[in-house]
Amino acid sequence: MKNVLVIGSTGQIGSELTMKIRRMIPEGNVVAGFIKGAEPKGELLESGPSAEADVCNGEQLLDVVKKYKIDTIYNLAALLSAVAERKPQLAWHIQIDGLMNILEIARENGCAVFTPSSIGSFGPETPRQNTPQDTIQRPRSMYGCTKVATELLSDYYFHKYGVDTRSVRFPGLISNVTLPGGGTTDYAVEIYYAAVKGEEFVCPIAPGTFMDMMYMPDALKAAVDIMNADPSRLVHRNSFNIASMSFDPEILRAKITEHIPGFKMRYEVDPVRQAIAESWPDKMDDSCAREEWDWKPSYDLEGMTVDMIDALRKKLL
Ligand code: AKB
Repeated sequence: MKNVLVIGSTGQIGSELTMKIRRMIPEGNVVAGFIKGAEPKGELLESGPSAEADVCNGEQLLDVVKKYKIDTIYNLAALLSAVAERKPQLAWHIQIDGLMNILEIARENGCAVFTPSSIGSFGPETPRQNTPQDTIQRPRSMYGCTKVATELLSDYYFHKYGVDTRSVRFPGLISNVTLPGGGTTDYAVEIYYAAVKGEEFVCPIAPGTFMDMMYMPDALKAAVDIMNADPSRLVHRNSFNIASMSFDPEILRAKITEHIPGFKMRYEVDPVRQAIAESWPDKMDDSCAREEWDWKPSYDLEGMTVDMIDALRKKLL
């Protein structure tokens, strides 16, 4: 990986991943790909090249790939689960038609491709405890349908054309640089912002609803490590379970209260998000990722909470 295009560079993952890869390979071109209305700003804009790179515009993508001699594409363009339920056709268009554009360009130009999958690729019939790497995937959400199709298409392009596609199934990601938008797990980010600002948090997910979660530094490490992994060790490709922690809103509230006494939370459950959350794993089994490319997370709930509160105090207060 030397010349890298990050599609969706101004989103929750992209804004941090682009900067991490720029620091890793300062001699390379790490292009911050964006769409109109979501242009990079500040450090992201100033620390390297940026280019309009809309997954739904194959010609535009091809121009960027050729101009910067791109060898690796991080495809982070997606509508998250709750917003995809409101706009299912647009979600399919971005996530699947867009992916086809990328895979074709990768096939013709020898690029490796990372397109994340998610806990959203599982459904109500999937075992929720220690969800196996290879198991039933029958999601009921449009987001989930696109994630299963993403995994299948990415594996298809690897087996049929030898395109170096690799991926991980991200849990809900908790971060303090860029807010997520329209996901089911967003509550686990927003709760920290409310707590640090001294506001009451209104939780859209019911107590007792456990989901896999991960702190962003671990997610970024996974996204880089899977693309740098020795291909001869990879039995799987699209996509690996990765896990680090699992909690419900009550456990998270209690943990935050240890650090911010007096923090208040009440529930106003959103039926759309709640139904999605109930169909997702409590905790994935990530032993294949550990065996095939030495995946190991660094943060648990306590470590993440200390770091989140510290970072948000600096940012917000
Ligand atoms: C969402 O909640 O939609 C995402 C995800 C788990 O993929 N954060």
